[in-house]
Amino acid sequence: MLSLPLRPRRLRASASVRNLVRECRLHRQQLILPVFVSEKAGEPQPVRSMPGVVQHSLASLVEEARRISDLGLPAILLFGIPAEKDEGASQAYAGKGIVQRAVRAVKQAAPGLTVITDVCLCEYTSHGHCGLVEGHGSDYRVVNDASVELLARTALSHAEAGADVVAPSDMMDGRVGAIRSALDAHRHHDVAIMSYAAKFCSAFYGPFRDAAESAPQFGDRRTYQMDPANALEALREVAIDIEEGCDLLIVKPGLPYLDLLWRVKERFELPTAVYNVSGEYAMLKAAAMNGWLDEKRAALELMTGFRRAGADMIITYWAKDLVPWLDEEA
Ligand code: PB1
Repeated sequence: MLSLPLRPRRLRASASVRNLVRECRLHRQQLILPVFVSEKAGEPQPVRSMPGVVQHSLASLVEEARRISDLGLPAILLFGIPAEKDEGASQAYAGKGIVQRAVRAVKQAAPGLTVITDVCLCEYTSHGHCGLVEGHGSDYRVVNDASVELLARTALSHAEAGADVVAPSDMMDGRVGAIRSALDAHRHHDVAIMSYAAKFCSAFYGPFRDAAESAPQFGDRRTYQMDPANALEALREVAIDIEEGCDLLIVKPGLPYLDLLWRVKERFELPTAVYNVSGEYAMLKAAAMNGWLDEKRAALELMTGFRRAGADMIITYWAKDLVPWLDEEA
């Protein structure tokens, strides 16, 4: 016989009981910090639309990498801003390019830190697209297969520099298979591929484009990044990237795509990261700076939502801030 009324509040009665029955938790070991390194920066340059985020110089990046490692964070996701950009993205795969030099320096300074490199052409092309472009103005197209060749060369140059993981964020067809073949052909069997497999053409990337100086100079990314309305297409994209040999998955952006995160994890069971993107970061920062939201509480709630939706890893600009916040919550 049930004793009525049923009383679920019994398990909310104290902090200790609530902690005991908490269903999902977050640990610093599940956090990945995106970082920017600029070939032009003599010292860290703040990114106006992302308070707390800077474009590092090579020297300041090395110091930051040591701090990140000492905090017990497991990994960084590295984005480079070259001094020169051109239509062929030549600095993306240059042996002495800014990212290649940064990987070498970080691995030397913090060998225990996992270095994930973003593989894309948008930070290196003068037009800002994630692939090579034919035509100009309204009459242009992003060329897939020629771009894939350069993306494979870029990933290889990162592996040669010592990257542990390469993360193609370009959304060209076939890039995961081409990168895996190039890495294996050069005996980089141990370099993993973390594919931005479910990546949408989102309005939430604006602040990142400030940080990476990578906004498209014409057109948009709709012919390669996915329509936000298409969940089934995203699941097909994930299946393709797994088929082509990726080891880890990214769902991106995060907040507006928690349904996709859940479906991807439920269906594919591969280690899955969610990317808490720049626009999600900037909007909470702006609300907090106006006193409208409590940044710490709201950020922790965001992270809990990502974990509850199935994320094994969270790529977030709050990674460093979260370490003391999580210790206080423990
Ligand atoms: O934080 C962010 O907004 C990430 C943006 C993301 C980085 N992988 C892409 C944004 C864009 O489409 O410009 C970069 C694509 N290569």
